Amino acid sequence: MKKFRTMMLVCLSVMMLAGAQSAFATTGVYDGPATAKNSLPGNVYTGYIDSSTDSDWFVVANPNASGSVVVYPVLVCPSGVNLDIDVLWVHKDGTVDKDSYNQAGAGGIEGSSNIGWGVGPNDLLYFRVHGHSASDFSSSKSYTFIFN
Ligand SMILES: [Ca+2]
Ligand SMILES: [Ca+2]
Repeated sequence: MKKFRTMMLVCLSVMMLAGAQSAFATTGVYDGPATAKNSLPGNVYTGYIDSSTDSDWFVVANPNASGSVVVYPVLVCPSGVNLDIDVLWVHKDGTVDKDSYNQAGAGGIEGSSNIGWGVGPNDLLYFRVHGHSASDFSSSKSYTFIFN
């Protein structure tokens, strides 16, 4: 019986951890570059753009002294909600390149597993997920952001 109870506790803890990570980003969370979520290849996040002014920022920083970390961003938009990604690439010399992913509509996929970004040491690569228009938000339909 004690063993069973321990198992239950372990299961509950795992479920609570999974729940805490399953959908986190909303208004007030990761709203700007200073509070961007640190991300690396292999990370998968789900979240909500839950108001017309909400956005969720992610940042990829290269932890190595040499060589590049290559990241392939893929954003799965929820059905009925058209989300886009702005890219802000801050190079180590301070110059900034800007780009965006805004080709896919509601329920579509922005980005691709074939198009990557090579982040060098001391570069910072920011992704800002936001609604395509002021009506593209939902507190019940989540997006999935995959860093391949
Ligand atoms: Ca946010
Ligand atoms: Ca879009």
